[in-house]
Amino acid sequence: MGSNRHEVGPERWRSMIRTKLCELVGIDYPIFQGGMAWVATGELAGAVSEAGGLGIIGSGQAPADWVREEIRKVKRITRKPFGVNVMLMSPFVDDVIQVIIDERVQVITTGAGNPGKYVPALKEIGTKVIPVVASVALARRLEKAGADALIAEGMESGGHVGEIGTMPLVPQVVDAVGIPVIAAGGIFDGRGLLAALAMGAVGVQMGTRFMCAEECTISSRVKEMILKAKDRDTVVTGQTTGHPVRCLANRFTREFAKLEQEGLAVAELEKLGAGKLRLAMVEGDIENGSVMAGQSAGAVSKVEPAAGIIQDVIRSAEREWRRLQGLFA
Ligand code: TUI
Repeated sequence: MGSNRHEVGPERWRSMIRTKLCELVGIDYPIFQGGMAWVATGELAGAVSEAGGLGIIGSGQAPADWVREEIRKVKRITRKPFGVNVMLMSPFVDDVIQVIIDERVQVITTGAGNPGKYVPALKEIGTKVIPVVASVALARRLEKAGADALIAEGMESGGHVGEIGTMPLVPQVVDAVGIPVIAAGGIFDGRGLLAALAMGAVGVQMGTRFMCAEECTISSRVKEMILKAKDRDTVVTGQTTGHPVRCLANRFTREFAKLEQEGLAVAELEKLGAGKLRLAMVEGDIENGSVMAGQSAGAVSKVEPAAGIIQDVIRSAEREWRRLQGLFA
């Protein structure tokens, strides 16, 4: 095996950016692919893991049998570690956790709630538990509950969001806990990765850019919408329902915002949102569906293999690192 890390052959190329996250979960590059509901299927997760990042299946509100099937898909694509994201508002959460245990999945990430009660059973079998947090308070609580690491997700991200931006959130979480922190929200290239490391994070999670991976099975209409998107094209709806969600602006978000402003009851608004993520991602109805995506959408300019995304992030980080070193000359 050649030792020249600047060699560019796809197999021989090795990054100089290794952090303790790589050891913690057994990956080559400190990059997680967000576990996006209706987006991150076994095909995408398998491709990302095989390329040296951590692929994560998005279980969303899917039943446990679907999750088991996707886990098996990943295992057919790669022998490398991968994860499953559990959306804690799902009615199937208990069954999905059991499948994760049965299948001995190496990593679980969680979103939209507090996974504290599941931590002991998962840790017992050696599954790394890495919750997504959007606040310092929950970060502290989950460290005490035994989380192995945390993903601090800023409100630049797509889907269900908190209130704090990635730039102020990440260093505050890093200072509040002793476990490793992964940065998420608004990160799409090597500059974002370096910025995350500068803030004390050990790696990044990216969602929106991986939506435009070739292996991502969502409708091509959604990919095209992301490619066309500009920096200001996302909006957050649901501020009054307690479930704020960032998506690309379309007929659905305009209608939702109008009804929200008119004071439609929370239960009615929630009903209006039901099934809309699937409608966009699977059916390709980008006008009436909920096209959840982050503020990075404006920066995503092509559809490419997952391996290409990872190599571009790592290579651009190395390039930018050399530029930064020049600043201290
Ligand atoms: O979970 C996400 N992003 C998501 S989940 C999702 S599926 C969905 N579908 C329809 C409506 C709403 C969601 C789409 N995107 N990111 C991780 C995340 N977790 N962001 C914010 C949080 C969060 C928020 C509140 C975590 C915990 C929390 O409070 C828990 C507590 O006990 O304080």
